[in-house]
Amino acid sequence: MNNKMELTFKVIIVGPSAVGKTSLLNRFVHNQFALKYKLTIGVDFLTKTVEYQPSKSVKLHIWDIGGQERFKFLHRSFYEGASGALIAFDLSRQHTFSSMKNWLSEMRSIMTNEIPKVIIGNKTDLIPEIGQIIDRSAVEQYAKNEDCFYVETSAKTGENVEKAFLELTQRIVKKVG
Ligand code: G3D
Ligand code: MG
Repeated sequence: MNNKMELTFKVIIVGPSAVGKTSLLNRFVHNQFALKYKLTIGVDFLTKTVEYQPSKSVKLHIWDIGGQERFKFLHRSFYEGASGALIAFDLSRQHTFSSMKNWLSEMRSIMTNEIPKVIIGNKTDLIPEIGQIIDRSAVEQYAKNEDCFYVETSAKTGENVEKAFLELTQRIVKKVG
């Protein structure tokens, strides 16, 4: 029997459409990558317990938003109460990097408090095929300026997906002390 009280944190994942937000959540929570997904409509959330250090764990409620402009009206309540954020873009599409920056500045304008943030460059599995499209040092510099951790992932192979969530969780736990 486990009588331990487990802390729960709300975490959000944002970013432009089709960068792999829903796929990252499915990889992390269900360890699956399906090739066909429903478009995320409105808001969805998943729960997962994360062991952030040996025998210490917290529960994450991870909220997924549709990247579509028509869901803008949801944003305020979506951000409300979040303890951490993942901001994703697609390493195979250059414009998603600048679009991701807009998501981050929108988040900063809506949220009054500073929360731990991890920037995710997703779809590393495509790089051998298409080459390096986005200048990594530019992303790293941007992440540093914005006080964010940067990680490159693949929801398809699972590369670094755990790491992205673990890093965020450790930062959240450290912040609440
Ligand atoms: P979103 O939730 O950010 O809108 P989705 O993005 O998770 O719906 O993913 C959008 C498309 O990108 C999907 O393809 C999905 O399979 C693909 N995708 C997501 N992550 C990866 C990845 O790491 N590598 C590769 N190669 N593809 C990925 P479809 O074809 O279903 O639209
Ligand atoms: Mg989605």
